[in-house]
Amino acid sequence: MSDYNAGNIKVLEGLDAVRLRPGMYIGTTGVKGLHHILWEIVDNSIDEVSNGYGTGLTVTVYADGSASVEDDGRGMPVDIHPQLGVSGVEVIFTQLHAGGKFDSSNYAHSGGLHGVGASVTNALSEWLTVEVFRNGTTYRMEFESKDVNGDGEVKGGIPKYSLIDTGEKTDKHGTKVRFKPDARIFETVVFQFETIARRLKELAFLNKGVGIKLVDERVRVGDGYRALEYKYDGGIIDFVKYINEARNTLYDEPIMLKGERDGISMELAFQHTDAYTENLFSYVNNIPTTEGGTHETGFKAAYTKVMNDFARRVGMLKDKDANLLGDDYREGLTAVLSIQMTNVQFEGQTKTKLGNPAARIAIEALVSQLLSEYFQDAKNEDVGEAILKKGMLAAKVREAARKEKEITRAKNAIDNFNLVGKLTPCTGKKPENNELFIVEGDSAGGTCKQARARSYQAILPLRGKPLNAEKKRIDQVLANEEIRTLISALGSGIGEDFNVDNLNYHKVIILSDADVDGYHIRAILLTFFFRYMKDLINEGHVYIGLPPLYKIEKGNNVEYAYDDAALADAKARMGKGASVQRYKGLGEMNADQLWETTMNPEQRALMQVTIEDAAEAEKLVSVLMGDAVELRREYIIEHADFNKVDGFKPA
Ligand code: 28F
Repeated sequence: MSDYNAGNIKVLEGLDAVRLRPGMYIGTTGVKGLHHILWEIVDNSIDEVSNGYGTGLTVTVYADGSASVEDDGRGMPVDIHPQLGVSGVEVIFTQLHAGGKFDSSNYAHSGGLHGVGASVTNALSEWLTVEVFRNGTTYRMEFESKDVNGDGEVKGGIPKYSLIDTGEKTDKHGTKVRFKPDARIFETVVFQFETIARRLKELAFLNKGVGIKLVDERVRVGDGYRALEYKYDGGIIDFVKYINEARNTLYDEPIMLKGERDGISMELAFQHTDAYTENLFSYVNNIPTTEGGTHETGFKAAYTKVMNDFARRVGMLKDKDANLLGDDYREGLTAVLSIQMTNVQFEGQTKTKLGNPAARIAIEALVSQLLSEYFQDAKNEDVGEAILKKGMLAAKVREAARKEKEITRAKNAIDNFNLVGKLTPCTGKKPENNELFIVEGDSAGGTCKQARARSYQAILPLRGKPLNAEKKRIDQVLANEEIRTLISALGSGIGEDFNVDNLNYHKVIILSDADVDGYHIRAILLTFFFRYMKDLINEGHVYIGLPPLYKIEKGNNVEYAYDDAALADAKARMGKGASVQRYKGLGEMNADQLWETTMNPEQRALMQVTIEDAAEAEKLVSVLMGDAVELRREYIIEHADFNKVDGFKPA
């Protein structure tokens, strides 16, 4: 007996949208989306129970493919909604984003915020039944998704009848929802026991004392069914202990901080182990924020500051000592940060990064205040000192590693190339006019010497040639003849005593071939400048000279093209009969061509190097310098697309 007439169907307009584009509401219609419609219902039970109105919930998976969630909360409202004229239950299952959850009045914080509400589960289910145990009786309402008009279009979540009081007496209270995911929507409708168990366990940790049962009626065990139960009276303290159970902890009990500020409530538990990794698990409204976000930023900033202040107070850091870095204090740290807030903004690739700036401010203030108070208590001093000791050790190791890395990287940066060459200076004495061309390849170097404008263009030819394998110390590398030539030619020193005022050439132009070696030596030089003369780049003195890739001529009309687009353009302009020569390297050009195309300030194409380009090159060098020779070669060939004009700014 359906007293539901067409008039009410329009109320369901929203749910049709859900069936039209389910991905908009649940992400995918794959296995993740399937479980998402279960989480929506679970979240509603968690909200009700964790706000103190019940003790727990049970999730059951049935042999018919349906699933149910039951809690012992107050039971959904059964009274008629003033505006909509239907029961609270019907509103929740037929209105998108239904229920008071979306104005924070009824629920301080609701996991459902992230979700789209129970109506989506209804819309994407073949059928859904809800029972409310309230006022000593049992209410019931059923929904189904079906093609009501016989036009082939399935309407989602249609009430079969309005909420009824079945008259079944009960002294239970709470809500039970059972639903069957719609096979016309989902690629798979088979619930995964492990997936459900993992999420319910996480929810039990995050919601202290809430009992969560999982029953799988698809699998018999003994004379019952496969079942699990989770309940953690220690909440996230138990979560940290669980993560650390196989590790050696540095102090017995995890530190627990709890507070609220500006409408954001926070629970933070952490404990160090003798491991070297950092394990931070953060949540917003019970939703894992795997990409981190502002709450983590706030936590890390406050934690580092409090630890450094504490270190100075107990004398572990002297006035002259530098502060330790956050990384030092987070080595070996296991932490669970769980916050509750409204108007959550998720960002990031997978929408699991918290974006609200308010969260950073609130968490930074809370951790700063609560952790300082914790260390003010003398009985916690030994825990604090254990953390400091670990941090100091981490800092020493970091410093040593940095030096080692510094030396290794410097060695690598130069090691595979024995830069051979002699400087040909220019006659002019005004640095602001003078240019130094660092030219790869002997023959090109020679041609450049002939082609250049002697008054303001100097030439330093370099040739890349594999050095023998043994690694050199930093001092030997820097004593390397060619590097010293380059350093002395520039005149501005290196590292700490680099002074751009002493620079002899205001343009340092790298000229290399469009091939593997050319690309490689360019990366080496950029790395060298990046590591030892950063300001040479920052002040915009470093350029990449771009020799033309093509020469197009027809009769006595000659043009040069610096990339494929320019070639196409020139060919179009010159029309038929134009001949094209592809330049393989600088060495193929005679002095006049080299001057015309690459050195003459009026015509040449110079690209200014930015610090990002150099940083990229520096990272690149670490790949190039890796021992995987094959990887290196592939990488260069794959990436050394000289046709692609790099992201350099035109001079
Ligand atoms: C198996 C799924 O959905 N449990 C729920 C409640 C209880 C109330 C409620 C839910 C407040 C006003 C929006 C009862 N009495 N389990 C569940 N239990 N929703 S969902 O109220 C609805 C929200 O509209 C409830 C008094 N206040 C709230």
